[in-house]
Amino acid sequence: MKLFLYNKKRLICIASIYLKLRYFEMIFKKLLIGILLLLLTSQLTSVNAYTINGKIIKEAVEYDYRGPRCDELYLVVITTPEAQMLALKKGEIDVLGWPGVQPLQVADLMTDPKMHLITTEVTEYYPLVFNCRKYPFNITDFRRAIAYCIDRAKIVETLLLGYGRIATSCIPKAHGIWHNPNVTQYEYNPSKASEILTKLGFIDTDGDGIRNDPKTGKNLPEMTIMIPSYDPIRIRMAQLISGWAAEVGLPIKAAPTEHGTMIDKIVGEHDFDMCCWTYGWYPPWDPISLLYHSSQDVPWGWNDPGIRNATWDALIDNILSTPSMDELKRLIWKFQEWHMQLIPDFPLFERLMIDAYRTDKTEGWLPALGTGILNFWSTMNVRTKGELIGGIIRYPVLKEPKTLNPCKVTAGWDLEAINRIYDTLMRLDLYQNYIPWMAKSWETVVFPQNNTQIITFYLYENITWHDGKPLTAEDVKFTIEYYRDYEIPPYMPYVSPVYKIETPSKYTVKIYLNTTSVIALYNIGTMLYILPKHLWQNVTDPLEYEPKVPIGSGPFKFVEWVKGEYVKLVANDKYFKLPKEKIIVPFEISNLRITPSRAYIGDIVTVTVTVKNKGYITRTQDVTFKVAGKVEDKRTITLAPGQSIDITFTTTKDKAGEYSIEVDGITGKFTIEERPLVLPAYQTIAGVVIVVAVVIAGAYYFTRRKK
Ligand SMILES: [Ca+2]
Repeated sequence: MKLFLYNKKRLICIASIYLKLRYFEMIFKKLLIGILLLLLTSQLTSVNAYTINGKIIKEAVEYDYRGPRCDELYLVVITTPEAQMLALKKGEIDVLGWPGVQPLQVADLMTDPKMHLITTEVTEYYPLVFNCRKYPFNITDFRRAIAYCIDRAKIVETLLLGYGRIATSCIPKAHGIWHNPNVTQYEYNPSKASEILTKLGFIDTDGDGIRNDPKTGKNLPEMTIMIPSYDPIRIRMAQLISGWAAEVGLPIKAAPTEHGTMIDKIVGEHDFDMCCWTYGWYPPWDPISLLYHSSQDVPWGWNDPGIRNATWDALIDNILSTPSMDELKRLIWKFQEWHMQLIPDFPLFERLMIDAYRTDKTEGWLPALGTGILNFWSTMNVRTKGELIGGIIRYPVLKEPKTLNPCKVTAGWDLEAINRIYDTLMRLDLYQNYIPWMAKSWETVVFPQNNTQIITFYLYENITWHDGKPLTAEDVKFTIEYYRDYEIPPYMPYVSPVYKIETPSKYTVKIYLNTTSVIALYNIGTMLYILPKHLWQNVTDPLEYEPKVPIGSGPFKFVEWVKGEYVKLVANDKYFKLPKEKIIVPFEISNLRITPSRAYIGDIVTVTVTVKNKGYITRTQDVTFKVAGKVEDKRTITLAPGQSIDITFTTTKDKAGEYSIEVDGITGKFTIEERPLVLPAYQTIAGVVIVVAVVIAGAYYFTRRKK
């Protein structure tokens, strides 16, 4: 929840939006033979320019979407941006959390050689929201007149110091193909503002510099722009607007307000004139479905400006039901035209995200369009500097998570841990394409005549839960039914259209929905954290339950949560998307040689094997030599990738027999024999002497007898 407001009811959906605050581009191939089959391609956006330490470069982000590479991940709770900056400088954290580096801090950080700065486009914008329920803001031309008063270029230049740009639509440019560049614009033009106001009858009849209200004849009462008191940039901005408005005779004043109070006033009570906060989301259809629909113009609803327009409502309904990607795009462009014509809020500017990270301990930070370097993929890819794997990441979060139970998520901060412990069927890549994740593929079949569709997900077959049990289609079926049947708030919008789920095979899930919307696939694919059935089937109080050790199937496993300090996670070494360097490839043992293979008791038998590292990193492994099942020797061998060596063991035996040997699975045998009886030399000589003597004596005896 980086960009939105905090309050209970709205946060139900904010969790999802946090994940969805993403840049976007995707291309689909459609096969229309009565069915609509959507195939995903990983077509990436081509240009990916970032400013690093002041220089604009095209940063190639080559990443194979595998991980985690690190060993441990600490989500460090540091609750103010100032304290985070201090911790970064001291080296207590590796990266700066949201809201990132303020433009005024850039110069200071750039002088530190251990610090790296990177900016990314974001999909949020700062609007001037009008309370369209209230006179005179209910007059569309009055709102337009105010828009003409505002010099947005000046705001970007003087307040953002260039780290931003004018917002031209409610779907920011970073949304790629979804951004409509051809909508009505309101360039700074005070005389046009005056002209409109005069035409509407707002004329300074008494010449005191303030326009009079044609209804009362009196001066217009003071109108306020509510802005959060913690943000000096928006306070200054409201003051600038106040000055520009005064020039055309409008009494507008900046009203810095505590953030919580602001939410109560605007969202709960609808009691405000104008306000400026952040609208940020991903994907782009979410604000559309929620923010401007008449049905959301209720206390604590999403429709802040309170705009009500039946034609616009119908357009929004179409956006939420079309099965076609092309039609969705067309409708979203149309939506932006309506937005700028009705102008319930006036897009002021988009800020650039400026991230800073330390370069002395870690490497592999990945900028994601729309969010910057603080993202899921960074924590998958970052590792000790100079290494391919290993190390500890210290990643700051501005708010303590409230829960590690996916059912109880109310804020984006809760997801920092949950999104890494639990997993989803699809994920959004660095360029905000939808990519297959736990589901290796899927098919969608739409039946427009009965307003239904079937989505079939095909799961990878080697995914396990953190407790070692296999993850199957049954878990996915269970999760969706669980969220639906217990009416779990964050997921209800996504699972309520599901009326039937089948598991035709161990790794295939077939989901039947009462909607034709193409959006349904992405909601189910990316929004639902899959739960282990064997543990959750007994949980009957999902909105109260707090797991002591949450068991998910995600890239990180839970270790401990020290409240107020950190959540510690470790890499899941059984993760189905581990990078090759993290997959332990046992040394290859081959070429067993035994010399001699037959020996006598007490002789030395030499056993030699060739040991080769067929893995991707330098590793150390024990090589064990066993004779007749008993360990006789063990060597600890370290080998570089591709390196091989011969190692030699020796043994002697004092009993005859056949001996089996084993060197880490490679077996052979040798034979020990009794040594044959062999006389020592002196006995042989003595024997020869005796034999010779006997022969001589015999010869003498016979010769003597002949005589
Ligand atoms: Ca007046």
